[in-house]
Amino acid sequence: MQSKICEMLGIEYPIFQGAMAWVAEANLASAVSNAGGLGLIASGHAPKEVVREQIRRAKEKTDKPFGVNIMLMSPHVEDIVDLVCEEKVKVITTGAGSPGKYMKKFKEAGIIVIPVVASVALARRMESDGADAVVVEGMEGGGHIGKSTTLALVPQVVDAVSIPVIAAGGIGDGRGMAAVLMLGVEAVQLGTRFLVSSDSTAHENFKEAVLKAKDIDTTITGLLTGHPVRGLRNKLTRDYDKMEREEGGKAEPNWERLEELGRGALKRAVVDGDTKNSSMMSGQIAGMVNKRGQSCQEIVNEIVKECEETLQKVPERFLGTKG
Ligand code: TUI
Repeated sequence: MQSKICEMLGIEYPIFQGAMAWVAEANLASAVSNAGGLGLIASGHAPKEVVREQIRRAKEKTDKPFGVNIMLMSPHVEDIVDLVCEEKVKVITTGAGSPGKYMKKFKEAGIIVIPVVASVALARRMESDGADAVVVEGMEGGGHIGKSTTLALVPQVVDAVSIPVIAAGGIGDGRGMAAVLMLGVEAVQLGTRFLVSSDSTAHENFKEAVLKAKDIDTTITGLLTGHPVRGLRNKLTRDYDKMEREEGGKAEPNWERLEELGRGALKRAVVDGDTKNSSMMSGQIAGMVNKRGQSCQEIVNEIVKECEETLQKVPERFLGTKG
């Protein structure tokens, strides 16, 4: 299961844990890293000292490599950029924007930079700006998403760049992992599957909602505002849809009203366990994520085994040969 990306990062298995704001803190990230994957601390909208505390705690909980995700829409983004350099974080991923203007600083600090992209154009730009790899995220994923699906976008990015590509969005088990390995990626990133793990400190109500969700239970809000977000359908997503339709039809939409409705909504799901007036960010794979209480170690082991078995079965099934 070793790939170039494993060598670059010093990890055992080519499995990244998606950086989910409020969920992906020191506990979850260190558990995934201890399991041989790459754990990531999500900085989300958190201020510098809160993220520093998480980095320090992760360093205590694991001696394996882990990373930090920088959410580029955060008001604290400049501070977080300084922080990862100060704390000599080994690897960073970025989301919801282009990290181009910080690239020189990261490189000077010796940090491995892996931007999350949702288009071929940004993947190309990141490669020429000096990124070490890119995570390509399809719109099956949870949270802030782009417009293309994993199956369509991944091979296009694989063809467009020479740096390693990691696939994200819609991958929940070893079969999904095998599928994207066929498309040419070096690793996979999973969020929703790790969200329900016993190492995740997300509220039990949120985990239970994901575990019970069926294939069609996620929806996208914010398509009109330009910040589309995928999550489980609930009262908030219905209210948001309604208000977006009302405001979207006006000459001067009141985006402030919409923003107010979403503010703090993710925290209400993850921390307070509110499943109605909250943003339960989750990928479409939620319909298949139904194993309660697995540790990150169990998840990683299971995915690796399933992936290897799937890869072996293909020649058996289609070519009539074994192995
Ligand atoms: O970043 C994510 N997913 C996220 S960030 C997030 S935090 C949040 N909290 C509350 C409300 C809204 C967001 C939740 N989920 N994934 C990586 C990702 N990046 N997906 C898509 C993109 C992306 C989209 C457009 C990256 C760049 C981009 O355009 C940049 C450019 O300059 O072209």
